[in-house]
Amino acid sequence: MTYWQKEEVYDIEQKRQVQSERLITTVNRVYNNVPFYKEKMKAMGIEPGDIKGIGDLDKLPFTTKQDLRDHYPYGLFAAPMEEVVRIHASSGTTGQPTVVGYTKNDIEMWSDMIARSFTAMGVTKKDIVQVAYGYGLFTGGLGAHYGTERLGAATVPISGGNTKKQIQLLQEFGSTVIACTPSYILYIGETMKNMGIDPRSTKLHTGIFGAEPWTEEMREQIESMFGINAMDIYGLSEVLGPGVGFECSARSGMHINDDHFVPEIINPDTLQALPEGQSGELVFTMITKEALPLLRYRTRDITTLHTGQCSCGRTLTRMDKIAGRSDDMLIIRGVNVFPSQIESVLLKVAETAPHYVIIVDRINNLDTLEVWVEVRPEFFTDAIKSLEKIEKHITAELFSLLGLHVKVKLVEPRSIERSEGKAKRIIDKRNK
Ligand code: ADP
Ligand code: K
Ligand code: ZN
Repeated sequence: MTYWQKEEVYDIEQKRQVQSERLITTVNRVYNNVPFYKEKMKAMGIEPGDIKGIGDLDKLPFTTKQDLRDHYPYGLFAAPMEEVVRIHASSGTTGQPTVVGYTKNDIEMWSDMIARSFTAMGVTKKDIVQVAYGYGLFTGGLGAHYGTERLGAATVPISGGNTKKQIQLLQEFGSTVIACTPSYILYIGETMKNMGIDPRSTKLHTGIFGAEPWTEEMREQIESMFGINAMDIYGLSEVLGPGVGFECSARSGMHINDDHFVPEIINPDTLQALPEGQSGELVFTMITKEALPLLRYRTRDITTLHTGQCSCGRTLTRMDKIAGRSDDMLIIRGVNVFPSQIESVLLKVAETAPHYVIIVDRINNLDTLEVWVEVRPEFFTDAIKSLEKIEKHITAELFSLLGLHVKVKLVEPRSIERSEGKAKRIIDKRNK
């Protein structure tokens, strides 16, 4: 097996030892440098000396996105500005963006996390990697960039957008790997088809997609459209950026770089840590970061953890594909619905394209759910009868999965807005 760093295959005891040492260092660091943590720990009656190892993790306070916002922009930094060499911000998908910082060591570590991820997906220094994540305050572009350079691959820093140019570079530069959001690669593929170019005609062998939830059904569509391996990468700016978790060739969940980011799953209502194998909110404690080491950061992402060695040889904890964010979970007449569940139904239907929006409204005090999905051009007709038949079929499929009546509306090809970054899939008209 090829791996980037030996920590990826440490045995469990060795890893717990490393995690414990690093956690103790971090707790002292934040206690002494971040008034927010000192006050929180004092209020809970704990001192750094009470944390003797990783087994004491659940004694520590949680951190939320709101805490970062309350201390905007630098209030939770644990390093002086003279040691900070980079500042990024989250995309602000769910409100005001949060600001994050990195020291030189943080950037080095980040580069290694990306190099680990890309290595596990079969990328080598012989590859030409087209980085089509946005460069700028968003962590995606520069995060991937430093990592692919660290790996030694030829990095093409095109950033997101400029779709025609993306296609030109795919053809002329012979990129063998592309990194972007799953919705953007679909947009690129669709544009190629419209230009009369076969998306399977490029030299791409692997696509590395993340920054938003995507289903197995979406993976199948991307893989068959381009004839590539489509791999999942996970991250969030508050923890690092891309490279917190990555999929290996075994495709049995995503490995978490848990020698740097210790994961827990909690029940978001009771805040109790849940045993392995149970689904809940993912929480991270960053045990090596210098500029912004957060304790028990609540990601609001929903998943399940699995420990034990992977068939790839790595001992890094694995998590299931993210079901969605708790912010995106819709509660419709008492039923919990994730957009990813709707996506998995829509993408199994041959006549529809993977472009959809979910519209939530409240009519006569009753929540309603409506899905607009595009018809594939080759199935689009004026014959209302055949469109109605497809709508009925999707409504029935959604009912059998969710137990909920969802109004389905087929819309014309290319009428739903395309995304060069994270797609916006939910329009919530309630309380407005
Ligand atoms: P924002 O929270 O403003 O969108 P980020 O750019 O840091 O800021 O986005 C991080 C979030 O993106 C994660 O918390 C998660 O919800 C989502 N995300 C990132 N990668 C993936 C992935 N591979 N699968 C599912 N969701 C992902
Ligand atoms: K190279
Ligand atoms: Zn593995």
